[in-house]
Amino acid sequence: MSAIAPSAASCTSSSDRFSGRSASRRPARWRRQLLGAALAATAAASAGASPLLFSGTGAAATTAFDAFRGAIGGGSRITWDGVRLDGSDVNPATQVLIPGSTVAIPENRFTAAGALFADPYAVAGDGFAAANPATAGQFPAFTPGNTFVMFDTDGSDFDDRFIEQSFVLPGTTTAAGTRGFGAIFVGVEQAGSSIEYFGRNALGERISLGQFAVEAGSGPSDTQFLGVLFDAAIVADVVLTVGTHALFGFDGTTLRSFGAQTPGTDLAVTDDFVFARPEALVTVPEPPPLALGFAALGAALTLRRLRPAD
Ligand SMILES: [Ca+2]
Ligand SMILES: [Ca+2]
Ligand SMILES: [Ca+2]
Repeated sequence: MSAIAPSAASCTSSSDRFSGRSASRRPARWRRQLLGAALAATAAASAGASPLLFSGTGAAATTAFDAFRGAIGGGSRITWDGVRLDGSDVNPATQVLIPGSTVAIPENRFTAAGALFADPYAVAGDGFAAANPATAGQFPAFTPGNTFVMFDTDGSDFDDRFIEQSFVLPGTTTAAGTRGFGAIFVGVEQAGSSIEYFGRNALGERISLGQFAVEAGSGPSDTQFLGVLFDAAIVADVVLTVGTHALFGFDGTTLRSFGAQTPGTDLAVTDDFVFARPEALVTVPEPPPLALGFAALGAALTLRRLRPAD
C-alpha cells in the first residue's frame, strides 16, 4: 500500500501520543515535543498561517463539526451515503466486497467534491458488521447509513489503517489545495488516531504542516470530530490514522476480519469528511535560515529550563 507513515518530525496537539512512555523518558519526550512545536511554528509563521483546531468528542463532536463547517463557509462534504452497495454505484469501478453491505470505492469516486484517494477504500451501510461481525452495532453512522474505513490489502496483519486524501479542483484530477480539512471518527478510545496535514514547498517537496491527535472518547461508540483550518490553501493532502488496526483485510480474493477489539487495540471508523473548497495550492515558503536558527535556539533554551536537575 502507498499510505505514508506519519512523519516523526511533525508536531502534535496532544501529549497523549507520548503518554505510554515511562517517567525516565521524560527529557526525550519534552525534547521531541519542543522541537516538533518549534518546527511547526516556524512552518506556520513562514506560511503566514496560524492554524485553528476544532476538536470534540460525544456531544462536543457535533458542536466542533458545526463550528468548523461555519468557519469554512460550508465547503465540500462527503457523507458516503450516496455510495450504492449492491453493484449499481454511479462509478462502475466500485467493487462489491459483500453484496448489499460493503464495497471498495475507487480512488476517483469523489473527485467531483475535490477529493482524490491514494487507494481504494471501503464504504459500508451496516457499520462494517458483515465485514467484522465482532463489531456489530459498535459504530453508529454520524450520517446514516454509510461509514468509511481503510482495509488491509494483504489481509493478514491488519496494520494498514491509513486513509490518504489529496485535494483536486472539483470535477478534475488537477492537484489543488484547501484551507482546512476535518473528519468525523466513531469509536476512538485510545491515543493513536490522528490527521496529518501536508503542503508543498516551491520545489514541490512534501512538507508536514503538523500531525494532530483525535481526542479519545469514553465509549466504543462515541463520535469524535477533528478539523484544522489554516489561513491559506496550503494543504495539498492529508493522512488519517484510524485506530490501531484495520477492521478487516481483503487481498482481492479472501476477506478476513480482525475480530473484536482487545485491550491494547482500538478499532474505529470514519464518517463525514468536510473541507474548504479546493482551489489553487499555495506553496509553503521555506523558513529563512535566521528564523530556523531562532526557533532552534528558543527550543534549546526552553528545554534547559524544563529539564529536571540530574
Ligand atoms: Ca454517513
Ligand atoms: Ca498489512
Ligand atoms: Ca474503539
